[in-house]
Amino acid sequence: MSDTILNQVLEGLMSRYRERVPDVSGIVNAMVKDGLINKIDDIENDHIAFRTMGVPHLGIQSFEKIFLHYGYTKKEYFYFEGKKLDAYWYAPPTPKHPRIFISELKVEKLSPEAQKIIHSYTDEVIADPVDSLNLDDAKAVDHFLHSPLWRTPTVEDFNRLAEESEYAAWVIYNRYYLNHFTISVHNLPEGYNTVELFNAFLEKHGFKLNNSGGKIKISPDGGLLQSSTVAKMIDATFANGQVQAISGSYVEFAERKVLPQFAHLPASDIKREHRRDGFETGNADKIFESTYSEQTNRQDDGM
Ligand code: OOG
Ligand code: NI
Repeated sequence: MSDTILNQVLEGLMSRYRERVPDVSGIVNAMVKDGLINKIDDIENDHIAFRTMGVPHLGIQSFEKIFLHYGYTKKEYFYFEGKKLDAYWYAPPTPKHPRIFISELKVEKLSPEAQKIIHSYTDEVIADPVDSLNLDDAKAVDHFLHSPLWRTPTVEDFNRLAEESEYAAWVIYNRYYLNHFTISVHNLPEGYNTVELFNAFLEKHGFKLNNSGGKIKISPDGGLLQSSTVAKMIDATFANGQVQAISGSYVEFAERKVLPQFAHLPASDIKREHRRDGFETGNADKIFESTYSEQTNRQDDGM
């Protein structure tokens, strides 16, 4: 029923994201130029991700209502102790739609000072904003996803939060902007259809990869391999018109291997349901760092 609305909401998210993240067009153009695809729509979007603040009226419990309404199913829970984050992933209503990964900062685990800064913004939200949103109106949802929920932060608050949680600082400024989309590499032409091969293609074209924990993140079962670019810095305008460069969004790459019980199937019969599904805590923990200054400030060639 909401298939068209969902498609419109996803298209709205992707178009803002393409404008904000130059690596998206850069990578798509390189893929077309080298003959991996003919057009952007040939790319299979493995998943998209959002970040939220875990405070009353907001966080996962609020944000997820949008995608549950469009037929997504809530799946496994993940916990990231060091980063003070919770997350869930959501399975899409059809295999044509991307999975969704939603994380949330456990604000109550931060110092009293950081909590006070966050609440000075988020306390402006006095009721769950998704409850008053008409989820069957794609334009209204698109507008909601790209409108501020609280006043524009000051540079001082942003920098103070970043000292304690780079995730907190990212969300205070970027809110519900798409954090990344993810190119499925396993269905690309031979020579590009593994994360290892695709990373080589990306580096040949000058894209900088997140090397936290190694450039290829591998799940313990060996079935899910991921890599990501390092977010580029964007000039952000803060309160009182102050401008400071902060990290924007990034692009991720995923290779899902065929599950052992389907290994006998001919390659042409392999569908999404035959491959390793879901996410992996150890992989995700490092992928979060694609927007962290340790990665964005990196001067090395990534070796
Ligand atoms: C999400 C990081 C985790 C994955 O695929 O495991 C992730 C984020 O940076 O917000 O995307
Ligand atoms: Ni991801």
